[in-house]
Amino acid sequence: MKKNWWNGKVAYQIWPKSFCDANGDGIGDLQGILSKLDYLQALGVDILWLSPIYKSPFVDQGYDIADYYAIAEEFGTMEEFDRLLAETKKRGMHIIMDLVVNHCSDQHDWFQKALADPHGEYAERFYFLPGRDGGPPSNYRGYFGGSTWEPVPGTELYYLHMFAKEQPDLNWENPVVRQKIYNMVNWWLEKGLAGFRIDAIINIKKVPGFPDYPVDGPDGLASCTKMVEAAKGVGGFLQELKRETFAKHDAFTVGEVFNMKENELAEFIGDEGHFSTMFDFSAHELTFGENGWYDSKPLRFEDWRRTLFAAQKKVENVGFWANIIENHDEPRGVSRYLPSHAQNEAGAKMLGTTSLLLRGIPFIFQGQEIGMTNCRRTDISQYDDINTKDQYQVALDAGCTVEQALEACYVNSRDNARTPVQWSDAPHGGFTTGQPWLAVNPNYTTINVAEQEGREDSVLNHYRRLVALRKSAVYGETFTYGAFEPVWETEPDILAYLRRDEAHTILVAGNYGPEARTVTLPAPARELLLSNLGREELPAGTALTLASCESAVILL
Ligand code: TEU
Ligand code: CA
Repeated sequence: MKKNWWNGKVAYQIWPKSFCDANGDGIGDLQGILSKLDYLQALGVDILWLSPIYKSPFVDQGYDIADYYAIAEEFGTMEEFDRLLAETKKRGMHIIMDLVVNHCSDQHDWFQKALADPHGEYAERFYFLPGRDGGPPSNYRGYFGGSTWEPVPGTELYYLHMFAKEQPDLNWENPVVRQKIYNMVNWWLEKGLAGFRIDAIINIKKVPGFPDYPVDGPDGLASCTKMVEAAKGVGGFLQELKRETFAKHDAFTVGEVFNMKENELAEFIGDEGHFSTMFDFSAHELTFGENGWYDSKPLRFEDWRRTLFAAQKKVENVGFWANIIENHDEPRGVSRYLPSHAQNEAGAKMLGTTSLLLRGIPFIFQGQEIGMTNCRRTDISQYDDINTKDQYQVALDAGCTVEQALEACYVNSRDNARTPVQWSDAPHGGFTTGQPWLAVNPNYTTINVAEQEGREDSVLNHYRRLVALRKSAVYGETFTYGAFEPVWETEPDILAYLRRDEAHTILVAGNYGPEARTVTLPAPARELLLSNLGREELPAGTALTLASCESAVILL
C-alpha cells in the first residue's frame, strides 16, 4: 500500500458555530478558532476539519451553501480565513474544509436564476421535472422527512431535494455543473487548503427516470436511500473529480459515504481510490432504528466489538478508515458507547484509547477530548436541528408520548454534539460573553477545559498523552502501518487488540465491564505505554487484571 503524507496524522473536527465565540454575538467564529490554535497544537492534532464556513442561510447549519467562494459573515472574513491558513501552517498543521456539492442552498445564485427561468439553462443545473399523475415525479422521502420534490412556483414542475427543501440537488449529469465544481475545488486548493471532507457524496448519482420504490412508512413514501442504493456509476463522477482536482494537489480527502455497495471499498479507498479515506460508520449503524430515532436500539457490547473488528479486518489489505466515535451528526460517543457504570472520566479515557489506536486515521470531534456528553432538553423548542425536529414529529406520529419523543432526541439528536464547547466554568462555559445561539450543556460547571488543563489525570491530559503516543518517534510507525489483530474476542467485556509490525507488538486493551477481569497475555509484558487509571506496575507473569473501566497500552 502507498504511503501518503496523511497516514500518520491525527485529525480534529471543528464545528465552527459552537467552537469559540470571539466577538460576543453568541456564534463561534474564525477569530475564536485562531485564539485556540495553541490549545489544538498542544493536543497534538495535525489536520483540522472545519465544518462549512461558507456563506449560508443556515437552514441546515451551513450544509446549505449560498456562495462557495465566500465566508459566512457570522464566522468572519476571507482575510481572517487566510490568517487561519497561515497560522496553522506555521504550526505544521493542515486545514481541510467541507465539500458540500450534492446540493447547494436555495439562495445560491444558480437556483435563484433557475427559479426565474424554470426552462432555461440554470434549471438544467438542478433536477426540474414535471410531476406524475397530478403529484410529484416519484414517491421518495427525503433525509429530513417529507417528499424530496418541491413544486417550482408558477409551473407544473418540481425540483429535487434529498435533504431540506432549501437544499436543491445539483445535477451532476450536467458537465457545466461538474466543471464549475472542479474550478471551485481547485480555487480552494490553490489557496493552500490541504483537502476536503466530502459531504453526502453517494447521493450525487441518481437513477434515471426516478422510478417509484415500495412504500416503507406511514407517510406513504419510500426512503430516498432506495434510489441511492440502486443508482449505478457514482465512481465515474468521483474519479473525474479526483483527477481534475485532488490528484493535482496531493490533497487529503475523506468521504462521508453511506449506502456504499458491497465490494466497492477498494474503488473508494484503495491506492487508486476516489478518496484518501472514508469514515467507518459501521458501529454507528448498530443503533439505527427501523423507522426512526424513536425505535433506535441500545448498543450491545458484543455487537459493537464484533462490528469494529470486522470493519478493521475488511480494510486491512485495502486502505485506511477514518475512525470516529462522534461527529456533528451523532450523539456524543461517551453517552452512546459507554455502559452506564462507565460514564465517567475513566470510561471516556478508555473509549478514547481503544478508538484512537485502531488502524486508520483518527478524527477527534471538538469536546470529545474533555469527555463532553449528550445534553438533556425538556422541550422540543430547545433544539435547533432540522433533523431533530423531524424525528421528534416522526416519534409523535408513531404514537410516542412527548416524554418518549424527547428521550429519543436525548439519545440520538445531532444537537448533542452541537452544544458549545465547554472551555471553563464561566457563564455559558466560557464559549461566549453574550447569549449562545444554542444553550450550553449544564454540566459545563464540572466538565470543562480550564478545570482539566492543569490536572494530570484529566480526560484532556490523557488525550494529549494518547495522541503523543500514537505519533511518537518510536511507536508511530506501528500505530500507523502495523497490522491489527483482535485478541480475547470472546472474553466478556474486554475490547482488546494488537498493533504489530516487525519492530513492535503493542497490546491495546479496555475492560468495559462492571467487574475486574483477568486475561492471559499472549507474551510477557515489557513496558506500560499508557494507562487511564494511573497504573504504574506491570504484571510479572502473563496474567493481566484490568479493573472495571481500566484501559492499558502495553508493549509486549
Ligand atoms: O450528512 C449526510 C447524511 O446522510 C446525514 O444527514 C444523515 O442522514 C443524518 O445526519 C442522520 O442523522 C451530511 C452532513 O454531515 C449533515 O450535517 C448534513 O445535514 C447533510 O449532509 C446535508 O448536507
Ligand atoms: Ca462570533
